[in-house]
Amino acid sequence: MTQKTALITGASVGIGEATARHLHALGFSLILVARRKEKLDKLNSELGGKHAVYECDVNDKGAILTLLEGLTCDVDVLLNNAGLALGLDSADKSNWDHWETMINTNCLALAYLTRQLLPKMVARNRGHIINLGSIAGTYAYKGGNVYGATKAFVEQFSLGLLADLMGTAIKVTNLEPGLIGGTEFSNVRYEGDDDKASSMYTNCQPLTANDIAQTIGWLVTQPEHVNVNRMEIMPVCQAPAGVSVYKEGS
Ligand code: 8X3
Repeated sequence: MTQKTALITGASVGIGEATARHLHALGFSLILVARRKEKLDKLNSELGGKHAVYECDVNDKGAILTLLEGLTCDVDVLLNNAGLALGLDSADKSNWDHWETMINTNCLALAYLTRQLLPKMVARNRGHIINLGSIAGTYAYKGGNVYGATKAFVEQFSLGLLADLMGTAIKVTNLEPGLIGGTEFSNVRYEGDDDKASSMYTNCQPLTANDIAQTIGWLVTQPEHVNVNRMEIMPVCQAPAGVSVYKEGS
């Protein structure tokens, strides 16, 4: 089998890092992209120092173009992992800058990188785009407002790509995890309030970044004719528990 290359955004921590480790173990060549170069360098050196490392904010369109122009190999797997949730305030009290940051990173940056890379995948008739969606894109919960809306965008964008790419060999998957512990996700969401962040995971067993990495490893090793359109994964302790009713005085 010829060696495949995966480009991973947000590769320095969490799901990105765990997936880098897993795809490395599966024999992939990696293009590791994140803002924190020292973390990428450390990861790369732990993986034998043979992968490409790019310090790049996915929101910086110029940096993305420079990165893509500098690539010396084709990208077989694009893992659009970089993204974040900021705040859990209700919509009337949310911080507007948080909303802009989530829309910019989760939607615009993901779409931009995909748009820039896609013509090469189409020209080669080869590639797999895996977008990190979320259960928040399907199920509304209190304080999820714009974060959930950005992930709904990612889901619909993924399905739209599939529609456009029908007739090519290119695959697109929207991967939609639920509660994941042991990553920076909650600390970022709670703006560094570690107590609040860790309270999300008390008395329950959340998913781990490694669970998602293993899933991605499975996705990218399916036969050529198999595409997983959407995949929703929750820990056993979590469920889409339905619509709620507000009762006055409660
Ligand atoms: C976030 C999923 O369950 O933590 O993408 O809100 S959850």
